[in-house]
Amino acid sequence: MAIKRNGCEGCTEITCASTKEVMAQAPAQNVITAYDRVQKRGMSACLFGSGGTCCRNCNMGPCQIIDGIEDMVGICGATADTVAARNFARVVAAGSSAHTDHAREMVKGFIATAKGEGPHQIKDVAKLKSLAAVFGIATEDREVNEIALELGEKALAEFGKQSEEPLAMTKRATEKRQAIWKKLGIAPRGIDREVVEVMHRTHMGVDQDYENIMLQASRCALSDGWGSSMLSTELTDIIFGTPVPRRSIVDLGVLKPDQVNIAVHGHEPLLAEALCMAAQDPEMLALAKKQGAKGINLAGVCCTGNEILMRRGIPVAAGFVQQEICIATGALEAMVVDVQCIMESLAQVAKGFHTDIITTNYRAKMSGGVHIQFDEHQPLESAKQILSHAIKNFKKRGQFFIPEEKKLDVVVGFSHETINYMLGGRFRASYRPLNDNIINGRIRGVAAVVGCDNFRLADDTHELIVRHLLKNNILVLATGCAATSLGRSGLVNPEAARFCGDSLAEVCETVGMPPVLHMGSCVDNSRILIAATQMVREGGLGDDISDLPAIGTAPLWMSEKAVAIGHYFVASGAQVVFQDLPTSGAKRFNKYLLEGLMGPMGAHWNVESDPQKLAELMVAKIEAKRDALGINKKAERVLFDMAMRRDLTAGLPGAGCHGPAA
Ligand code: SF4
Ligand code: MSK
Repeated sequence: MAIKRNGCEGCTEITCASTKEVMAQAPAQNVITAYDRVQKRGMSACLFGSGGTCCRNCNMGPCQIIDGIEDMVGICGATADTVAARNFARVVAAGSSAHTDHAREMVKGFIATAKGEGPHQIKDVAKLKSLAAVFGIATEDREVNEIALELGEKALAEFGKQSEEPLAMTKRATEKRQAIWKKLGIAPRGIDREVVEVMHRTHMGVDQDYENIMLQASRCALSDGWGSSMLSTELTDIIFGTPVPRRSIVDLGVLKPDQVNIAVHGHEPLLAEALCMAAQDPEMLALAKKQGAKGINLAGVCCTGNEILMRRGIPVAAGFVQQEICIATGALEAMVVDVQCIMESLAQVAKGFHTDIITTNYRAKMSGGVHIQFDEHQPLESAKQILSHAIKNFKKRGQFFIPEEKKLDVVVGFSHETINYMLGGRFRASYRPLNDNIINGRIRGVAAVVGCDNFRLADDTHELIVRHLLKNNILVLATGCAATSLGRSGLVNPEAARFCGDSLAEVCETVGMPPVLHMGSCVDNSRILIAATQMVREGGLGDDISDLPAIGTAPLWMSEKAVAIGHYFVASGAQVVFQDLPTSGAKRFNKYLLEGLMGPMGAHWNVESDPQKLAELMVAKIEAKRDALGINKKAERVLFDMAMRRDLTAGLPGAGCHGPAA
């Protein structure tokens, strides 16, 4: 039965043009998607669940707690504040564990590469050496692979470390921040250990003080941001290359009618990189031709998409909310998935088409999927096996519809290193020009717009927020599905400078950069930690992240990882605003997150459900930081003369960011 797809009462409305177009076509008529389920069920959530006051941590419960009512505490006496804090900490632990398991695989792949196993090589030797210095590894007169092996082994040891020493990469934080962590006793020690300790302390009958629970939740989140996520990003860059600006395209129109279309969905770059290599293999191309296809077209979905977009310029077909729609085109021979953010409904949607869902990780199997285990010791062979399976489906393709004109140009690849070169030039790479432009007010501040999309708010929410930020001359850093969504809105390319206020537009046009800098996948939020720390070190904007005119948001957060990310930013001193948090049912704990954390952390959470007001709040918070820094005097508007333009663009790779730079 066809379902009306013009939005639903009280919840999301499909505004995305490509999604609407696909859903209106014949192949998609019998497809049931999350949009339909939302329409059918509504998004009204259980009050106890959404307020964070349902506890099922022991078998005397489950207990549903009502704050302020004496006999509505848990059977064990647990209050709403304790229960909500425990639940929040467990969300942080779950999110961190996802990044941790991802990072561990990456480190193991890195070690294999250092040993000369597999098809990859160390690509970024400069980054290898700079990370080796962080770990105290000697580099002089040593072979690259020898350094890499020592680095890989030290990185792997960070997961199981039992000593009380902080994780190596926490040394990259500002001195002030490290001192705060030390004083609070929350400098993260072993990456796995911090997750375990959250689970222990939130077990029935252990930690019953919400402030104390939050100390461990903070340590756990920091072990993600400054531990697993940062390790994953840095080591991935070292073996697959640190991203540099490059052009590509996003949206469903990147699928090709006459080629084998294979979507790569999930998070782990080892699989995606191997598929990219295998897709160029003559044997695979010959097989595709034999099946009647003109080639093999890989297209990314979710954060795997962002990984290969950033490093290889492979187009991204869809973000999280479009994963089912991608299959509903009828044009996919296979969707290859690994871990995280893969909706169980995919197998059901795929049933109506010739598409196979190929699961590749023993951790994540799916009823109705085809499992081909990815072997990290033989990545290319595994990738070819997966591709062969997909290619053979091409002949079975039936009716399909690709919204061919729906593809947007994007310029991506803004690692924290790129930002150095982009504004500072190749020969004097630094954050000085960025800081100067913030101090003189051309750029009012920096906003990170990151995280997922979901079906709760309209799918143009990111666009609405970011347009307001740009108009107010705020530079935007984006990652994850938020970045993909902004790409679909046409904001991730230099031409989007026209949507900015005058002074930000001037900077973007001079340098040739987009006003929204795509910095990668959700794991890559660690790049933003480093960029923010670099801004502090450059000088003139205070002595900690908490002083910067900067703020982060994940307005359409969906996964537990987003809360872990949000909290590692707060614990690193950054203001963070979400559309909601599952803590509203516990008054004192909620107030502690929204105000009380300011004391110990110098930053706190904010909640605003209305996207326009959320954007206004971000601007106001940035302006307040500028006031506190004393840089908010009315700046005289200075137009760039030729000498200033030359100065800004000196040493830029290629023609600014207008074209591929590597
Ligand atoms: Fe209920 Fe306490 Fe058990 Fe939670 S730990 S389920 S509040 S008795
Ligand atoms: S994939 S965690 S929906 S960003 Fe990283 Fe997108 Fe959020 Fe998953």
